[in-house]
Amino acid sequence: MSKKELPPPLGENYLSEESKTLISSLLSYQDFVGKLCNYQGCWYFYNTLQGVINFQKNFKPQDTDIILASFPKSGTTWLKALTIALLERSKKNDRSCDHHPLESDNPHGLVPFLELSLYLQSSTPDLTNLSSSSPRVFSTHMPLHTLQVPLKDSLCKVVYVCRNLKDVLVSNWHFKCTTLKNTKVEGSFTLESMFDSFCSGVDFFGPFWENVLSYWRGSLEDPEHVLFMTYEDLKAEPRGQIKRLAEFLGCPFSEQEEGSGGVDKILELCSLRNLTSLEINKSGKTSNKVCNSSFFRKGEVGDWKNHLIPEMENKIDNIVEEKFKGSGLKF
Ligand code: PAP
Repeated sequence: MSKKELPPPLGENYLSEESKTLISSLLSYQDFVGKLCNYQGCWYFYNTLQGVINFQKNFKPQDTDIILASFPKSGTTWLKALTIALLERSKKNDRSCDHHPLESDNPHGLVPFLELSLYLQSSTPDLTNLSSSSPRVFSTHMPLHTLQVPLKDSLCKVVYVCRNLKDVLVSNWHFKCTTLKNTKVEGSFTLESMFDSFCSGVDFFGPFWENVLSYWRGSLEDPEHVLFMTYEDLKAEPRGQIKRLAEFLGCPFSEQEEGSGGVDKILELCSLRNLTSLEINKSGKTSNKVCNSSFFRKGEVGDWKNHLIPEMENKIDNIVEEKFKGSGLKF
């Protein structure tokens, strides 16, 4: 059986001559999947760097834009679903049918990634479909300082979701095992090798701590435009957190909505159980040819305990303590 292609963001065939020259001046590293380079303190596979550069040069923000940000495997899909569901409430009366967008598209189809999708292959992607719905909603895994380059003076809102590093690592491990199955790199990496890359910080969109801290500090400096959320808080007190998100986005729940169970309806619609049961999430694929189903697994806090040995746990705890010391952020 022939091997599947790697997902496009991991390759290096979209590079412009200008980017090739830039890359030759950057720190680079060959990992088990492909070549990474360090741009503005963050590690990218080459094609993704091209997406970042296309975005930085050409993106024109609108003040009403919403950008959902995260380190991979921190709750991106969930945050996208919740945001779409919150915004959809105000459009409900305009819709001619009762069909909810989350029933016909995966959250990643509804909220495209800037660098991994829209600007990956094009410096001027067609955003007209998104423009027809105000606000436009985008997503990213870039750190805040890189995202902010074209956002200068814009009033757009950024929501970041953060997750416990150990669960992120384990979730990423499962995701890679699924998405890289039957590709040329299958079998060339282990949980241990991923753990080492993760801890060294030389990791796709890493270092994890730099990504998290960029948004944490941004949220402290400008809380009106940057909201910092955690996967664990969403699990522990979903009602409080979704109300917080709705207020930040400027679409708070009315007393009447709350009284009639509006908050719970959205939580149920966006629950892992419900999203997993939808046909689109069982069979569809993203624009990068990744199965929609691979974004849904256990969705638990603490699944790392089933995978990491005590030495790994200790090493990560030490890294977290050292890197987040003095930041005020607690895991
Ligand atoms: P991405 O960054 O590649 O988009 P992301 O959605 O952040 O991935 O992470 C997937 C994780 O979120 C999975 O966690 P797990 O591997 O520990 O199980 C997935 O199960 C979880 N997830 C996806 N959707 C939901 C949801 N609706 N509620 C709770 N967790 C979810």
